[in-house]
Amino acid sequence: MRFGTRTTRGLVVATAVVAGLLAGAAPASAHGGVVGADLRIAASLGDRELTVVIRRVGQVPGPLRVDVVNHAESPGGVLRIGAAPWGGAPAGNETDVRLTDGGGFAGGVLQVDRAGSWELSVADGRETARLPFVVPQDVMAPWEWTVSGGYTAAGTLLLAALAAAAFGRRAWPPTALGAGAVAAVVVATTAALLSAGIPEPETDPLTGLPGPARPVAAPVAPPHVNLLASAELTAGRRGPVDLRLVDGATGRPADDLVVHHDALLHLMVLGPGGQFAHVHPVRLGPGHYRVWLTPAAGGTHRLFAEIERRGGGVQVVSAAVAASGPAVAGVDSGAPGPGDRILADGTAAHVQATGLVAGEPTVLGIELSRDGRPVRDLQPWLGMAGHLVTTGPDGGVGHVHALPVGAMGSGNAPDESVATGGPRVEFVYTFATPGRHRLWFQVERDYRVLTVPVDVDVAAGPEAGS
Ligand SMILES: [Cu+2]
Repeated sequence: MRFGTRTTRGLVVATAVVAGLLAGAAPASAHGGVVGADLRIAASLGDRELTVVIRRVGQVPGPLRVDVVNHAESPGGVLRIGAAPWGGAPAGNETDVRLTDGGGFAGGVLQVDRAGSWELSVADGRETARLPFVVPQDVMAPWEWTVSGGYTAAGTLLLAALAAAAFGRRAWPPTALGAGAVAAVVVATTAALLSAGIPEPETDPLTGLPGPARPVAAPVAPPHVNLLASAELTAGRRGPVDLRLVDGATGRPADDLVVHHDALLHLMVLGPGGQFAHVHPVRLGPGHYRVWLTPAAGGTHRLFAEIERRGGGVQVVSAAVAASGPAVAGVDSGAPGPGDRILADGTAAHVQATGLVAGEPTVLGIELSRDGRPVRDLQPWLGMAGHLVTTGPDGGVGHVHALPVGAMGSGNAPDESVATGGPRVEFVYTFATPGRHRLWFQVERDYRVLTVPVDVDVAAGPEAGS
């Protein structure tokens, strides 16, 4: 092999080293965060409490990984999942997911062939949940083009410089090509280094297509929605509750719910005897959701649906359904006060909720232990370390989220496979009114949601009498 001058050789070698080092680091910065994120949707489908995890799509067309988390009380079995562009049919793009008894992850792989709005169907043989999701357009930012183009040009120029140095007779072509390669690396590296300060290209969260979000409603005023509930409930028997969300302005189905806190619709059910359920009805069709409940007693069951309409913020709408059957078990015998108790799975819970005064913010906490040792393996439920639901003399419900602790914050929380929460879960809450309130603390452990009911008395604040 015959090289040119020493300068040329040094330049070519240095360029090769620099390009090699930088090219190795390029992909991470070139593709970070452009394509979506995992989407988790809690779904109470038939007899099962599921979390459907739609994994981020790497490329289109390409595979779509879907995981289904089964919970401890839900039976195992086979679910049929499928994916189709919005309004279409899966047409062969389906697979079986085998759920295990006792809770855990199972999954399958589907295909997506275009960006935009999609529907994931999850069928248990009796009902089919239709869950909306978005495959984002893989938008490449200008700086990404610069980075990838720069490294590609540098590599090409480098090969040409090496070839010219090895086989050429004159000194200047390798020098010029090498200098070009260096320039390309400098441009690409500068773009990569500056990219941290450059915003990602905007993607409409609903359609996944490039461009800014196009809200359908003013972001400050939740668009009015009516909740219509119908049910065939008998005490002691499992029965369906159908919910229809109707837009208050147009009278058409409100079918623009977005996933918030890992569900399309959070439903709190308060029975006549103080029974409580926090479930996630599944979407069967436009504006139509269903959940199966087993009422403990006959009587009125109040429903509170927490939803977020696109561009409209979070709102709670309520309705009531009646269950037939004896109301004997409908007498509320009360819940224990703050202090210690043993939960359904044998875990000990210490509830701290004392010195409560209306109008004053307070920290409510629950601390979990087992055999005298602190519990440190709580799983995130609905993306958070814990949930607190409250109801008071005014009859409404409050839904409070746990203070972020470590990785289990309210932002990019890990999924339920990461069991690192506990032993303490805390909430900040201000009781609006004095009197007796009931709280339900909820945490997840071993794929089982543990619910801790507590009765507390809230004293009147200093301004109450004035
Ligand atoms: Cu919920």
